[in-house]
Amino acid sequence: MAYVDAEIASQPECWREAARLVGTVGGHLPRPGERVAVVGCGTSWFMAMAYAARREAAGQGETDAFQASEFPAGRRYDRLVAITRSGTTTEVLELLTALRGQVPSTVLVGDPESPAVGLADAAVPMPFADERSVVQTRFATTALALLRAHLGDNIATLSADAEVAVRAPLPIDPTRIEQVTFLGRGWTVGLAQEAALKCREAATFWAEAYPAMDYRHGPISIAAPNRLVWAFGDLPEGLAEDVAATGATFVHSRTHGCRTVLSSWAAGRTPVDPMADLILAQRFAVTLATSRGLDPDAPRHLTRSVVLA
Ligand code: F1P
Repeated sequence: MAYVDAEIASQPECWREAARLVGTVGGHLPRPGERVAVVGCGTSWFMAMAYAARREAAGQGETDAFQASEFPAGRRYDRLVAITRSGTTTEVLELLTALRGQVPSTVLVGDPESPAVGLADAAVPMPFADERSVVQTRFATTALALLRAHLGDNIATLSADAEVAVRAPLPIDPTRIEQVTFLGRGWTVGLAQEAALKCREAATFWAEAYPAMDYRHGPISIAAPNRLVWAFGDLPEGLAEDVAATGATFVHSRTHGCRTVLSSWAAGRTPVDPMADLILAQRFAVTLATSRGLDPDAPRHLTRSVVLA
C-alpha cells in the first residue's frame, strides 16, 4: 500500500484533532471583522482559497487568498495567514520575511522545526497531520478543518462524513475515463482546484477545475463521452442536464454512493460535506495512478517542497 493511502484514510481522526487544537491556538487565528489575507503554494494555496471564501461567506470579514508569490504589495491587511506543510517553501518564506513587523502573521505548518515558524509572529504546528508523501492530502484538509472549526463549523459531523468517504465505493471507475473536470461554487472552488491538482500530481492525468457557473462559458467544449465532470457543493440550475447532453459522465454528492451509505447510516442528513467529496477525489486520483502503472508516492518532477536557489 502507498503511504498516501494510509494518509488519506487518517483524515477523519486528523480533523477531529484539529478541532481540539482550536481551543489552544484559536487566539492566533483571524478574529471576526479582521481583514485577512491567506497565502500558500500549490495545495496550500487551494486550501487558502477555500477558507477565504468560507470565512467571508460566514460574515467574518473580507478575506483574500493569494499564491504566495502573487501577494499584492501595499495592500492593507489586519492579519496574514500562511499555510505550508513543509515550512520551507521559498515563496512563503520570502513573503513572511517581507511583511515582518508590518502585518501580524500566523503560519499553519506541519513541521514545527521549520524556518516558517521563526519568521511568523505565531505558529500553529500540526505535526500529527504531516505526511511522508510528496502529494499532500491530510495536511491540507486538516489545516482547512482547523480553520473551519474556528469559524464554528461542526467538525464532528464533518469527520463522520469523512469516515464514510474513506470507505465508500468510488463514484466512478477511473479506468473508464480519459479526462476529468472538477467544479465548485464559493468555497468549494478551492476544493475543485485541489481535486484536479491531485489527479495531475499523482496520476499525470488531464484534469481541469473551474467555478461551476463559468463552466458553460467555454470549458464545456471539452466534455464528451468517456470524460467526467465532477461537481462539489451547490449545483447550478440545469448544469447536470447540460453535461448529460454532451455525453460526459456527471458526478455530484447528491447522486454518488456516499449519499446512499449516509442516508441509511445517518438518516435525514443532507448530502456529504464537500470536504468528504474531496476525499473521494483523492482516492480517485490514487486509483487512477495505480491503474496507469504509476506510483502515487513518487510523482513525476515533484519534491515535497519547492526550495528555490
Ligand atoms: C506546497 C507545495 C505542495 C505540492 C508540492 C510542492 O508545499 O506546492 O502543495 O504538493 O509538493 O509544494 P508546502 O508549502 O505546503 O510545504
